[in-house]
Order: sequence, then C-alpha cells, then structure tokens
Amino acid sequence: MRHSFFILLILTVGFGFAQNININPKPQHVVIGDYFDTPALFHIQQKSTDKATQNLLSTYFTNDNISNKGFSIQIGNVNDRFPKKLKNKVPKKAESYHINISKKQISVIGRDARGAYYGVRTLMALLKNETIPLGYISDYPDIAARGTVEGFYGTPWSFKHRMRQIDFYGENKLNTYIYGPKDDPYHSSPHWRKPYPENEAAQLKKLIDRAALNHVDFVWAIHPGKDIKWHNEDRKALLHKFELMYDLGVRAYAVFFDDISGEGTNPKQQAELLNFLHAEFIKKRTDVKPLIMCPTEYNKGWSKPEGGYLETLGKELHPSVRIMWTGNTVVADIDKETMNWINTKINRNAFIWWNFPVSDYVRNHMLLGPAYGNGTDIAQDVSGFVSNPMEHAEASKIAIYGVADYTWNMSEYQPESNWKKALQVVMPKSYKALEIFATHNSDLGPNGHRYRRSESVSFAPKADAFLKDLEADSTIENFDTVQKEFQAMVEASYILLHSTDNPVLLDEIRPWVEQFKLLGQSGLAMLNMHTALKEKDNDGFERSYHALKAIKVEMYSIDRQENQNPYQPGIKTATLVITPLIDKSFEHLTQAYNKAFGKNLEVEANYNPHKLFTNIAQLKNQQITLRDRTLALNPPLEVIHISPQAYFGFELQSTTRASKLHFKLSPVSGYSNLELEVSVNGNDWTAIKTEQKDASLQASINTIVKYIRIKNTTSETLSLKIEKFTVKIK
Ligand code: LTM
Repeated sequence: MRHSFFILLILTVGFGFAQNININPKPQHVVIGDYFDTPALFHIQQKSTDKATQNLLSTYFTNDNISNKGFSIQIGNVNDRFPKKLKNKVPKKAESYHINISKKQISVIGRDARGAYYGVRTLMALLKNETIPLGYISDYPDIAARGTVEGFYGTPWSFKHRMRQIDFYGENKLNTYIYGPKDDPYHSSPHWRKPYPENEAAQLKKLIDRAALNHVDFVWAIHPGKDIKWHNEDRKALLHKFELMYDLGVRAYAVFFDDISGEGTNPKQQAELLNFLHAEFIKKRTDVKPLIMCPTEYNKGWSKPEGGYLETLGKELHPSVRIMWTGNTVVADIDKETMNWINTKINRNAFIWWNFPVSDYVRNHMLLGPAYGNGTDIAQDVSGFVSNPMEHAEASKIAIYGVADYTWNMSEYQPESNWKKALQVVMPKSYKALEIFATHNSDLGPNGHRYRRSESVSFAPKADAFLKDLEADSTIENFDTVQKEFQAMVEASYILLHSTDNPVLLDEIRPWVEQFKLLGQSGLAMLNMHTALKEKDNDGFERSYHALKAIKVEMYSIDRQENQNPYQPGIKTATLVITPLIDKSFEHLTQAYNKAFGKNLEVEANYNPHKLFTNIAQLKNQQITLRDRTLALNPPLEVIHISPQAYFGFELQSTTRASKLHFKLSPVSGYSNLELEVSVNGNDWTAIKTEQKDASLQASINTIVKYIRIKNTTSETLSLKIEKFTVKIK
C-alpha cells in the first residue's frame, strides 16, 4: 500500500482522474481513494460471462498470471450470486456495470452481458497500470446506439481496415457499426437484389463474427431506392437478401433511401416496405434488432413541409423503426433545437447520422481535428448517434475516439483533451509529431456544404500579427515564433514519415505529410527572403525566392500525382492559416523586392478567377476547379433538384475562347430536358448543339464566351445527379 490513509474521492470525471485512471470513454461515476500495487497473480471467477467477455479476459489472463492463490476477481452480471449491496449499485440502465475494488477482491457486475463486457474493458484499462485504486466505478452509456456508419462515397474500407475498426469500437465501448458504403454494388444498385459473391460473403461473415466478439452490432444496410419498383417481386427480393445476410450472421438491419430521386422517394411506399420487413422478418425472429431507416429527406434543409414526407414516416412507420437524421443540413452539428424539430415530426427520437469526419466532398483534405460542435444536452433526445467517417479508416479513428467519449458521457466530454489522447492512441510513440500535423490539417476548405472546422488554432493569431507587421514594413515581433512553427512542421513530417508505430495510418496520410513537409520548407524559404531583403542581400533573396518556387513545383507535382479521384483530386494541407500566410508573405516580399531593386520577379497568384454561375440554391456553394485549362464543377454527391428555367454553369473572368464541353448526369434520360447555352454579356444567349456519346454529352463551343450554362427548359423540376461538367478554356 502506497499511502497510510484512505480517503475516498468522488471524482466527477470532468476534473480529471486521480493518477493513472485513463479510460476512454470517461466513466460516469468514479469513487476512488488509495492505490495499491497491481497484483501479479489473479484468481478469476467467471460467473455467467459470454463468449466475448471470455475472449477478452483470455487476452490478459493467461497461464502465466493465473493461480488459485492469486488476487480474486469475480465477473458476472446482476443475475449471478453477488452480495446484494453490490448488485444494487449497478445502474439500472442497459449496458451498465459496477466495479468494486477492495483490498481483497475486485467484483465486476454487469447489468447485462454487454455491461459485464464493458466492465471488463474498464478493469483491463486499470490493470495496465502499476497501481490500481480502491473504490468503485459505476458506469453506463448516455446513448443507446453509438458508433459509425460506413456510409460515404468513394473506396469502401478494406477488410483489414474494417477488422481494425471493429476492434477499436470494442476497446472504446462503441456498440454499432452500420455497413453502408455507397460504392458497394451489393449494398446499393445495381446488385442489391443479388447475393454477395462467395469471397465477399466469407469476409462479411468474418467481420460479423469479429463484431460479436467486440459486442458491436454489425448493422447491414441496403440502399435499394435508386431502382426499386414498388411491387411484390422487389419486396420479396429484399426479404430474400435479408435472409441471405441472416445466414451470414447479420442480426441488425438498416434500409437507406438517401440520395435518390424518382419512384423510390415515395414515403408511403417506403413506410409500407419497412413495415413489411418488420412484420415478415424482424418480428418473426427473437434475435434481430429493430430496423433503422435513412429517409430521403434526411435533413431539415431538404424537407419540404408541403410534401409531408417526414410526417408520413412518423405516422406510418412501425414505432420500433429508428429514423436517421443528419441535422439542419446535410453536414451539420446537432443541438437541442435540431432534435426538438425532427422528433416532433417523426414521433420518435431520431437516430443521428453525423457527417463528420467524412471527407467524400472534400477528398483532397485530411480531417484530423477533434470531434466537436454537438450539444451536450441531447442525450435524452436521440435513439442513436453514429459518425460517418473518411474513406481513410485509420485516420478517422482520431474523431471516432471522440465520438465514443461524447456518446457515452456527453456532459463531461472535452473535445480538446480527448483529441490529444486519441493522437496518443493511434500513434503511441510519434504522437507529438502527429499533433503538429493534425493541428494544421483539420479544416475542409470552402465546400458545397459550407461545413468548416477550426485549424491551426493557437498559431492563427501569430500568423495574423506576422502579416500585419510585414505589410506595415515594421519589425516582425514574432519572426522567431513563426520560424519555429515552420521548423516544427518540417521536423514533425520527417518523424512521421519514418515512424514505425502505426504503418497503417502512415500509409493513409503519407502524401499529405510529404506535402506538409514541403509547405514547412517553403515557409522557411519565405522567412529567408524576408531576412535577405532586410539585409539587402540580393543573391540571398533570389536564391530563397527560386527555392520557394521550386518547392511549389514539387508540391504541385504531388497534387497532380497523388489521390487522383474525379471529385477533388490532389493533396491539400494546412489550407486555412499556414498556406495563406506563406502565399501572402511571398507575394508581399517579391513585390517589395521588385520595387526596391527595380526587378521584375514574377508574383504568382495561384488562384482561379472564374466563378460558378447558377441560380440553384443547392449548388450555390459548390466549388469549381481549374486544372490544365479545364474548368470543372466539383461533382456534387447528392441529387440536385433543378426547377424550370433554373441553370448552372460558369462565369469566366473575361470573354475567353471555350472549346470542348463534357457533361455527364444520371439518369441519362435527363439530357433531353436540358439545353446548353453560351453568352458574352449574360443577357443574350445562344444555344449550342450537343452530341450524346455513350452516357455523356459533348459539345464543341469554339467561340468567345463569358457565360456557359446548362438550363432546364421544361416546365417541370428535374431531379438529377451531376456526374461531370467540364469545359476547356484558352
Ligand atoms: O448523409 C447522408 C445520409 N448521405 C450522404 C452520405 O453518403 C455522404 O457521405 C454525405 C457526405 O457527403 N452526404 C450525404 O448526403
């Protein structure tokens, strides 16, 4: 025993744990006092533990540390024989547990099997330390269903990544993994009616088994709405697919109707189908969880009050069906008001689909910041909370670690300190370098959803002050601070690139780290330009100027070679604070040098002067990209509703010769309702002939224009997906 006195401390988890209690998610009630040395030998008495708990125990307790004479640990649930006064302390909530630690014995009592499993998870976290505390921990989750929805567009996670994810969920008491990758053709169209090919089915089975061992509900989702017909045949096809998945071990299901148009969006039919599945499949089995559905109008911005879509679901859907919701917009943080609005409409507590840290609409960015922004008073208003992550599974763990903590113990959730712990969990040795990298890689840049995250938070005021001094030609007070930051960026990058503690993570972030290293080096070159200018060292100035430009060329080449997806290709890093700081300073210094010495060094403005031209609210914030003289609308992932006379296109900076135009949308039947027009003044328009080749439209504009647009010439609203829209300009 370390101390002679024994004081029980009631630790509200918010003000930190005594000594070495470091558990994610933070337990609800911790009452601990003195510490004693962690025993070396244990006598384990398992009462009615399940397979998952037994498996977990076997990872720690082996022949090497088990003995009849060892320290006694009893594990079971409230139906087992434990002293009544201990059992009474187990919170009366699903998945709760109570751990009592005395000098003689540790008792772990779960309210149910999952509670006992979570109790053992906490016990094992305690046993990692050299000392353990006397006292007790009483714990339970705030939200019933907690976890992730693999629901993004892009490359679905690999089998290996999914296995790692599921283990991570078990470790962090997340109990839900919804399998719904948009680009799995057997989850969505065209193959949702078909069974998985043999090898994919075998992998799914392994995942399902792994999920069971981690007490994670593997929820298999289907996305049939793109081409479903509301007839008996398709109903049966769905039921059959559910049965096939049941045979693979699935015991929880979801049906998604997001991002579709046409017939599939009918709420009455959707509710009828779900009720049919409930009656014919769920109710007939005792081991299957209630259904989850994602509606077509899954956010407030898209819900049309006149249509009564949500009210229909609220009224017609069986009360056990949980309805997903992304918030006030597609990508949004959730607060009390959000919940009040939707819950009233759907007559139940919504199941939150939080679109963070998903990056399928900003694929050139890596989102490594903390999970923050959601209300800490909504625990009673949600039936579930899942995060939609990035296609970079391992990197997403940083945010998911936060989601685990937030959904378990909401009122105590501290995003920043949780984030720091997460960095240590994913990179136990190189976490300090990772922190420097992640600090500057968290914002999404301008995007169609207008969702932004803070970035470079503590450095931002220093960058501002630096620029102010520079532009005022005064002494730069925090030159050294800025230099240190750039140096830290370069050094952290080297450390990460040569780190060995998480090769899986490094694999995902490598191109961004390479880019970050170059950016840091360009910052140092910029500072050298400043020093040389001050010292009237022209050779020095020009050397650093050319070095910086050469670094930019390298960065450009990474941007053109890595991550070449058709949506937001390339690699962007530190775009909110560091990149603008370097670009603006470079420009200012070059101009100052040219002026002082009568030179004519080029001041490169890396910027796209053209604009999106549209009157469609949904597209208003969509980004456009200029690459190799091709102007492209970054294809939106959602269905776009184009009302009569509505249009979208480009406004060029000035009249310019435009040549080839490519346009692809789905369904292709939409082409006949749209017209391509060009104009030099925005008032007088000329229609341009288009030609359909395979599934896309092409046109040769070959004239001087300022405006190019695609217009709905019909009297009906068109609901279409824009897959590609590019035009070549001079
Ligand atoms: O959010 C939902 C319900 N559906 C899609 C997701 O598949 C996608 O990942 C996110 C982010 O782009 N947006 C959606 O609309």
